Parts: sequence; structure tokens; C-alpha cells
Amino acid sequence: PKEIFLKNYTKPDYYFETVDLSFSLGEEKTIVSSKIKVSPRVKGSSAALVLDGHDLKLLSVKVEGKLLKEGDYQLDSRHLTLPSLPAEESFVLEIDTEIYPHKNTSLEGLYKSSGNFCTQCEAEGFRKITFYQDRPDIMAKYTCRVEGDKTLYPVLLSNGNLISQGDIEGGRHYALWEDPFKKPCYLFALVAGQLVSRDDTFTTRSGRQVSLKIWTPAEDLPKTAHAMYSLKAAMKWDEDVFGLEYDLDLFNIVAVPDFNMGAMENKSLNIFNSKLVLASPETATDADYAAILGVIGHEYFHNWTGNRVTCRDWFQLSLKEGLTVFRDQEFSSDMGSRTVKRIADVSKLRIYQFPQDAGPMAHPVRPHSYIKMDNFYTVTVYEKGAEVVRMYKTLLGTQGFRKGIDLYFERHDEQAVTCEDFFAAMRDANNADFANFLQWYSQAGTPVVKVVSSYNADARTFSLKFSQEIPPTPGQPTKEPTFIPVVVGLLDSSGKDITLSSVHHDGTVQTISGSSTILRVTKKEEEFVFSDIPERPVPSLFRGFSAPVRVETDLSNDDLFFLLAHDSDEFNRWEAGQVLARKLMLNLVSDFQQNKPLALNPKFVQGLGSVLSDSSLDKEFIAKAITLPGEGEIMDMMAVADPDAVHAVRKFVRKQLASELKEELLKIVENNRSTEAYVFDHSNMARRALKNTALAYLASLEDPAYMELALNEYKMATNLTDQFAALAALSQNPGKTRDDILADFYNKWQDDYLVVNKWFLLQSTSDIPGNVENVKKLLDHPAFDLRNPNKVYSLIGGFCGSPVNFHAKDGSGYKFLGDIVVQLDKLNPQVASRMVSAFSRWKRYDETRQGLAKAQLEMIMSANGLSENVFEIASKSLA
Ligand code: DPP
Ligand code: ZN
Repeated sequence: PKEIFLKNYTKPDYYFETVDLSFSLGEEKTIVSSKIKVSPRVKGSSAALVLDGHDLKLLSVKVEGKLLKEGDYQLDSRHLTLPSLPAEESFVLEIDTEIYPHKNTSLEGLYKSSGNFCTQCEAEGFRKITFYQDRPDIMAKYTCRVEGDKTLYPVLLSNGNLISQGDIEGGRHYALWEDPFKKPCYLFALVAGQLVSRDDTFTTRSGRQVSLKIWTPAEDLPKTAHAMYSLKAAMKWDEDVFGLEYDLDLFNIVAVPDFNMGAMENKSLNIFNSKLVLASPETATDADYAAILGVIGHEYFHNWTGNRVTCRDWFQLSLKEGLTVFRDQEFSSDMGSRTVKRIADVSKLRIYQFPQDAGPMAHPVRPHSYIKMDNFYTVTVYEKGAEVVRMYKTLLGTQGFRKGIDLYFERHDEQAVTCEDFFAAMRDANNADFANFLQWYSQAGTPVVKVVSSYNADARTFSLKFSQEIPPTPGQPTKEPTFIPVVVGLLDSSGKDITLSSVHHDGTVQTISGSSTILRVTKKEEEFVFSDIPERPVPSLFRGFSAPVRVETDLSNDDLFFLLAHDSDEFNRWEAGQVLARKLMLNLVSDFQQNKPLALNPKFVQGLGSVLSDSSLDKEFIAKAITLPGEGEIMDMMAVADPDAVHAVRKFVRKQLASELKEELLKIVENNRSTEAYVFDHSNMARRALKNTALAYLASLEDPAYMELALNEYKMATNLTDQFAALAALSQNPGKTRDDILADFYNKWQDDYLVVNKWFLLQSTSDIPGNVENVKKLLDHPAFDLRNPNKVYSLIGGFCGSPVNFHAKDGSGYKFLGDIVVQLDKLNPQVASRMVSAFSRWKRYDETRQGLAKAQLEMIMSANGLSENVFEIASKSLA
């Protein structure tokens, strides 16, 4: 397999101006005809034109209407090369190919899902449709004619506007689509099938009437109301916040059950994994409703950040993804609670991205190289990339950030650009000094920032000394300091923010007014001194998580309890509780490893107890504040990760908290029930979140009274959020109640595949000892199918995400995954590669586990016909 490097980027020798595609869809094969107007970048160029192609049968090639003979071109398994061309001026290239969508289990290119045709081209799937320069800096105007059987495929969709349609002989019909905007081929889409639509309209602020359609099989149509609500909310929000309007008269969304990713932003024809479209109160949880809102927003926002302005090459992926994730985070914040959304996003970063940044697959927000681009649709490019965008906003403020965005579109509309172009727009629109900020794009690894504070009572000054260190990552043994914005406030002894007047730094004095300020930390070591501070303050650092770093401070436990109780920055109240919990759990882990008895610090119980009963707080905030850090987060902080000890400790702390706070928890359950119809809004979701978190705590006590309570909640529930939470609470404890209730739930929902996936997930993530056997049995369950990515993510992904059983010391979890990866790789390399990633941090564990995991990785590497996708992850993990 070949590695591709950013530093080797060169401009294409040929551009494509227009592309006319024609598909004749069939049951055994599909014929794809393309007619491309090609123009040389340099007139008279003698360069060869190299087209990508994969799993295609070439039928014919014509240049300027003249059929080429074998020998006029070269064909190998990945390319079609045309050596000598009439390259003085533009010319017309026509290619016919044959493809086999019904056999395509990789779910990239053109494939069938539940009997319907659909496409997925990003990153490099278009080459599985026809020979093409499959790279994002080739932007062309497309037409697409789709022809198929009228009964089997009554609906024929592609990008842009419908130009004409009609019947043709043999029971077939056609539709001709034209997209007026230039686009890279990764945004091409085609859908054909038996679908019906929910229709609505949106009038843009300049008066354009946009027809909105969400397409699903007929039986799912009632479950599209929330998706339509989300789409209209997103369209309005982008106008209000960024001044960005939709640019065509039609916007289509299609939901398909078999899809590798969450969704795809194809121009005017978004294709979605159905789990991110379909929802009803009975079949989807609050988390599903929120995810749908966020992802519908995300894909819609790509219309500007991604489609109108796209990436020059795939190394720039974060240019569109980091920015669009940032936009969807902001959208969801504005639609719900900003603090709670921030907590959820930061947790996600810590749980998934920090470990990636510390492992063998660590890569910068803009990677330097890849073997398979699909492997770089990562939490680093997406979530850390969004944090990088957020730092611009922190530094520039809302208006300055907006000026930067405006300039970005003014300069680059309909272009394929780079991360520097975005940086330059932000800088130039604001005359800003971004110091060494660009390091965020090129260096991997999570910076570790140490903060030491000191108060001088005589001088009334308070000093903060920062030092930063970015750990080595593969290929990057040493790092340069980067620009870290630190938002700081200082609390006085009553818990109020001190009004800040000035800060000294590097021989200069900056005047401040307000209760919080941004310190620009750009060096390896740096000191900031606040003046006129009347008493020793407690500093609240990195408010709102102002930079994606790990922070180590000299704050005492008393300081942290104080912040938990008083910080005016709600995010940092939560953070203080998490820091305390992490410290306390780490200490308990070491007690556990030394066979010492475990005891929970009563101040911690008190601290959480007072949050729990503080009626001035948002209920979802309370739910988050009483939720302990995950096992992975604790293991991350250990020299050698010990999944058994961490699991035992987390369970112990949960039970102890439940037992000491049970009266309060019970009150919460009782006071937060509702018999009203389901409403998706923040206050109702917050109420349910708090009630269900309390219920899970109570059920962990294994007390028959609380099991009865949970059983009752299960039976009385009027929506899936409450019902599934009660089921999850009950299924913590092995036994007959658990078995019965799981069976009952399956019987109730067996006809709804999305709910059944949740049922798989609940079982696969269980910490019940020896759960691997249960998961193996579920592989043979009639509702399971290895070809469907969602099912794989639920059953196999879920299992690997639950430390005790995946890391079972007998190696049974590793063996299970190794076998599955080899099987899965033959069907769907992208999904197999996601699964094999669970092995990537094997060096974090003890020697026995290391040996067992390594053996599985070696077994995978030796498998016949291994895909480049799995090869890249497995080989880098072993390196
Ligand atoms: N569809 C994926 C996303 O929107 C890749 N573009 O993030
Ligand atoms: Zn995206």
C-alpha cells in the first residue's frame, strides 16, 4: 500500500469544466456513460491524463468522438491513463463503464440498500462509479440522467434541479438533473427507489421559496417530522447567525438503512443514515432527537462550509469538517442549553480524541500523510478541528469571527482551498496577531499545560505561571510551543468574581475591565501577574474549556470544592467536580490494587449532594455533574491501564454515592415524572435526564425496592427515553428480572430495526462477566447482519467500548474482535477498519494483555487480501 503526502501536492494537469453523466440502472449491472469537457491547465501540455477507477469494467473510451483502441490507453486495477491528447485546447472525453451495485457491500460508490440505489462518494468513492480525476480540486458543473425500471424505481434523484423526466419503452423512465454550481465529485449523488416524501417549504430572507423533501420508505414517513423541524431550524439559524442563505430551489434528504457514516452533504441531495433522520417519541430517545438536530444542521451547514467553498486536497478535511462541527455545536447550543452542550462536547473530546492523540494513530488536525483517507475521518479532524475554530472565536469575539467568515466567503466562493486560507481570512479581517497559532494544524498530541499560582499579600498581586509541553507522537518526536488562549476569572472568598483591572506580562501592562480575561500563552514558559487583588483568590482557569489541552494545576481539593460550589462559569463548576472525581478515583484504584479497603471521601458525597439539591441549577447540568468520569478517562491517567481495577472502583463509587444520597435520588425520580405527551425541548429533556440518571444510581444498589421502582418506570413509560433508561437501569444487574425485561423489550420492538439496534447495544456494552459469550450468540440472532454498519457498530463496536469484557484477561474479547475484523474486511473495509481501531492502544495495558492483543493484530496483518483501510490501522498500531 502506498502512502500519500501533503508535501507532494501538485496542481492537476487537466481541469474538468462540465460533466454529463448518464446511468442506466439494472438488476445485474448498471451502465455509466460520462462525457467530460477537459481543458489543460497549461495550453499545449503533453502531460498524461490519469483517471482513477476501481472495480469498474471499461466498455469504451472516446476522445473528440473518436473511439480509442487498446494500446491508445493504459488500464490497470486502479487507473486509466491516456498518454497523448489534443491538449492545445479543451476536448471532449467520453467513457462508458459497467458496474455491479447489487454486489457492492463496501457501501462506497453506487450500491443498493434495502432494494434502493444510493451513492456515497466521499472521500474516494466516485472512482467506483466511473473513471475520473477523483480529487476535490477538480470542480465541474454536472448534469445527470438517470434511467431505470419505473415500478421498481419510481423515484429518480440527483443533484441540482430537475430539468425533464418521462417514460421510455420497456416499462422504464428517466429523469434529467442539472446542478448549476461547480462541485468536486465527492459531492455527487444519485438515489433511485421506492420512496415517498414529507414536503415542506422554506422562504429564505431574500424571498427564495425552497421546496424541502425528506424521502423514506412509506412506512417510515411519519417518523420524519423532527428531521423536517430540524432542517427548517438550521436554515433559519444559518441566516440569522452567519448571513448564509440556501442557494437552490430544492433541498432533498434521503434516509437509507445501510450507510457507513452518519450522513453526507451531497449538493442539494443529502443522504442520511436512517438512524439520524427517523424519530418518534415511542422509538427514539432524547439523545437521538438531539443527534438528529445536530447532524441535519451539520449537513445543511456544509452547503456553504464544504460545498460552496471546498478543500483543495483531503489533507485539508478539517477546513470543512472542523468548521462545520463548530457550526453544528453552536446551532445545538442556541437551540438548547449552551453549558450542557459544551460539557457534552468536551466529554466527547476527552473520551475519544485525547486517547487518539496519545496513541499510534495520533495525527495533526491537518494530517501530513495517509494510506487510506477514510481512516482520517477522525475525532481529531472533526472535534479537535472544531476546538481550533472555536479558539478563533474566543480570540476575536462574535463580531470579529463573523468578519473573518464573511471575508473567507468573499475571497473563496466556488474555490477549493486550504486551512491557511481560512487562517488568513480570520487574521486579515481583524488585523489580528495570531502568533504561533498555525501550530495547531501541524502538530499532533494534546498539549499539557501546568499552572502554578501565587499570591503576594503585600503587593496585592496574584501570579499565574504557565508552562506547556506537547508530548511526542509518531513521526513528531519534538514539538514547538503553540498559542493557547486561557480564559481566566478570579474568585474572592465569598465566591464572587473579582473585577480585574490590569495584568502584567513580559514587561507590558494590559488594562482589563470585567470579571474574566483572555491570557495569550504562546511560549514554553510564561508568567502573568494580576494587580490590585485584595485577597488570595481561587483562579477559575480555561473557562468554557478555552483550549483543547490537559491542565494540571496546584489547586487544592478545597479550592476545587469551592469552584464546584461557586464558579460563575458553569462549565468550570462541572469541571471542578470532574477533576475531583478523577483524583479521587485514581487514589481508589491504587488502594484497590494494593488490596486496601475502599472508602469514599465524605466531602465528595457532600459536594455532589449539594449540587443535587440546588434547585437553581439546570436539571441537565445536575445530571452531568453527578455523572462520574468514564473508565477510559481514568485509565488514560494511569502508567499501565488496569481495566478491572478501574471498573471495580467506578462501580464502588457509584454504589456508595447511590447509597448515601438515596433519599435525594428517590425524590428526584418522583418529582420529575410526567404523564404529558413527549415534547422535545430543553426543559423536558433536562427533566428526563435528571430523573433517569437518578434512577440508574438507585437501581445500581440491587435493592428489590429500587428494582421494583425501575420496573414500574419501564411499564409506565410513555416514550422511549424513559422506557429505555429504565431498561438500562434494570439490566445493570444480572438475573431473571434482567433476562425477562430484555426479552419483553425485544418482543415489543422486533419490527423496528433502529430500536432493535439499541437492544443490541445495551447487551454488548454490559459489564456482566463473560459477556463475550452472549455477544457471540447475538451474532447469530435473526435481527443481526454483518453487512449493516449500524448493527456492527451496536453489537461489535459496543462490545469493544466496554473495558472489562473487551479487555478480559483470558484474551476472549481480543480473539472475538480479531476474528470479526477478518470476516468484516471482506465485506466492508471502512467498517472493519473502524472496528480494528479498538486494538490501537494495546501498549497501554499489562504484559499479558499486550501479548494477547498483539497476537490478534499480527493475525489480522497476515490475513489474505487485507484492505488498505485495515492494513493502515493494524500496521501503525503494531509499529
Ligand atoms: N458526511 C460526513 C460529514 O458530514 C463527511 N463529509 O461529516
Ligand atoms: Zn461534515
